[in-house]
Amino acid sequence: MKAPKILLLLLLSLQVIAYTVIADSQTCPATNIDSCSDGWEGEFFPGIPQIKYEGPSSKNPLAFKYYNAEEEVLGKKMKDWFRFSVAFWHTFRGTGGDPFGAPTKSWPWEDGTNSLKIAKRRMRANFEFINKLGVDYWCFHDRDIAPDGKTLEEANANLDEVVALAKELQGNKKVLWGTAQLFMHPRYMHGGATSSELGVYAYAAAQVKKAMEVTHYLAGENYVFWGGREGYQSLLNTDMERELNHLARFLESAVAYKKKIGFNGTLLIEPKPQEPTKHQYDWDAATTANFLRKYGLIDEFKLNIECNHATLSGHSCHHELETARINGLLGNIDANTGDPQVGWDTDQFLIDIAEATNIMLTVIRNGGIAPGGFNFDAKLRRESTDVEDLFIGHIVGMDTMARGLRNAAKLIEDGSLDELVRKRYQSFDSEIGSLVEAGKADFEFLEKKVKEWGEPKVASAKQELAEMIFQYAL
Ligand code: XUL
Ligand code: CO
Repeated sequence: MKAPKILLLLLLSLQVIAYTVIADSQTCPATNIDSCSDGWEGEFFPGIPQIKYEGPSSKNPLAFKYYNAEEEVLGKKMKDWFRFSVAFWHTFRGTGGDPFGAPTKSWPWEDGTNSLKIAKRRMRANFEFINKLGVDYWCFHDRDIAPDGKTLEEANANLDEVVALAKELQGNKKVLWGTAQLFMHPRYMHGGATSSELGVYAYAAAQVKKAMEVTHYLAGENYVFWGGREGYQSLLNTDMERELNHLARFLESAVAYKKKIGFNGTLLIEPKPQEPTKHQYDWDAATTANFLRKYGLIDEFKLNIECNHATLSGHSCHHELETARINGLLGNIDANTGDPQVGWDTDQFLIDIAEATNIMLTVIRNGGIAPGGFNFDAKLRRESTDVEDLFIGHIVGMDTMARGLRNAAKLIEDGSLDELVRKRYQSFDSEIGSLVEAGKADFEFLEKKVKEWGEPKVASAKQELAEMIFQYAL
């Protein structure tokens, strides 16, 4: 072999060794788990920088084009309007598996097991992700973050171990909401709080008790009840009244326990019409509000509105948010979207700017949603398999909401849309209209008025004009 060739080979092999050393010190490969367990302080996302705002002209996929955390819109910083949160279950437990196919993601920190050791590595990856993305919150189910156990005691001990690490790593980050996973284990096949089995009701209570404790410990600001299996498959074998009574008792106990442990977070119910059950009891915002009123729980709970759940129930996300708002129940948003051509809960990152603008119109009218926030209950598509895709999904989701906020602020500052709505109802601003609104105009009085006024003039609804004004702001 000639001298230059030997030199080249030598250089190349030196480079390979150098890369191996750098890679070893920067990443935590699953093949070398023992070298980077508890005390390890390397990076899980070595090629990914801190995500920064670069403005709308940037072409960098790893930068914000519209979300500028510190910028003020309508007197509030963007980060305070949104209080963005990463959903642990999608980002760190999503595998890409579906009923037809095996998992597609092979994240470098995973080894295919559900061990405590891997749970801890995921938690480290979670905080590196949150820090690099620049969000302040995260959300979890108890069983996402720690392995289940053969007994409640074993499951709780696993949870305690991972939660202790999360507390240590968390710094000034907080839990937006925690929850108990009452749908995966076969014991919950008939539901948790609405199971036909007393033992299961009790198990669900014990699991929620523990999940509330750890949410409180991790500075959680809210706690969520999503009743995936609180519903029925057939009314022929279901005592619906009894199940709903049980659900109310369960939620009453949660309120009592919250007070007992001094947890000041908001309790949230997340409506969804179906999936996995055929009919879920918390069908939509109006159904849930009625349930809460009937059982005297309306002052103890708010709603966590998820956009994909809204469309599954035949509403728009805007409709569900407005229903929650006008009932004083808007607590949190699970920011995602479905696919208009697909019927199920696809949990995609929301990228529709018009929808984001509608959402933000409601949020602004509500004066914000703190102590709630925007939780990205959204997952990568099965076919998206690069680690950087996790960042890109969240970045585009945050940028979309930021565009929505900017547009909604423009519409509110412009005032034409509000004026159009005000004008539509101006006949009620009259003296007689005020009597109607105050409940002081009975049918006989109104009949007299009809005889006096004759046939009413009915004005145009101006829908196209409203849509034109809206569309100009996008
Ligand atoms: C399921 C869903 C859940 C809840 C928490 O559709 O949205 O992830 O947000 O249990
Ligand atoms: Co959700």
